[in-house]
Amino acid sequence: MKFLIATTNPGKIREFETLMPGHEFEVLPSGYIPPEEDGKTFIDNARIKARAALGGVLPVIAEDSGLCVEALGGAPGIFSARYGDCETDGERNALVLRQMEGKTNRAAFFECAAVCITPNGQEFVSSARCDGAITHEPRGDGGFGYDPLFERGGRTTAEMTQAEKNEISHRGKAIRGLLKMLEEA
Ligand code: ITT
Repeated sequence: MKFLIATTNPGKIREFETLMPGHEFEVLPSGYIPPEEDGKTFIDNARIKARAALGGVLPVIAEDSGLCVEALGGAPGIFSARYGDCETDGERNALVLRQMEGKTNRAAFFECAAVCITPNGQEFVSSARCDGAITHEPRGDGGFGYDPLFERGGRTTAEMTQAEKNEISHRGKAIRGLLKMLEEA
């Protein structure tokens, strides 16, 4: 199948390229103005993004994702991309590490809600999470966003290959689930 992937995040696009073997996809045109993500949940926001990009002949896939840290009451959560009004991933990571100073409970998870809407309005939703822990310092050069802080099985997701991260990640599981639903529809 061919899809329009409605994301402005280059890190996500790199992952979609490896998560959808056998499928083709287009990306948003340059200059695309994304909608305001004013939903209360990951699913709400994924739906907002998918609906905003609908209008062509392709089914649209959008996803909303984020890091939820137990000791921070679930923050950054749905505000992961704009946490603390920081400009860069490095600043956001530094902020989370400062907020985690002295905390012994390092439990955290990544969550992803993926939504596909077809041109005739049919909607498919698949959510998944990946459990892990917040490190004490950033490690690894791979991935994007909070990956250098998120440890699972002794390595951060920034220290994994893309294939290793896809196997366990919130996005990998959510997109595989979504594709299965579409294949069975
Ligand atoms: P789009 O809305 O255009 O897709 P975005 O980056 O604004 O791009 P989100 O609103 O879904 O996307 O925010 C997701 C943020 O959560 C992302 O910017 C990262 O900071 C973080 N995040 C999500 N998945 C991640 C992953 O696999 N590894 C590291 N950080 C991740």
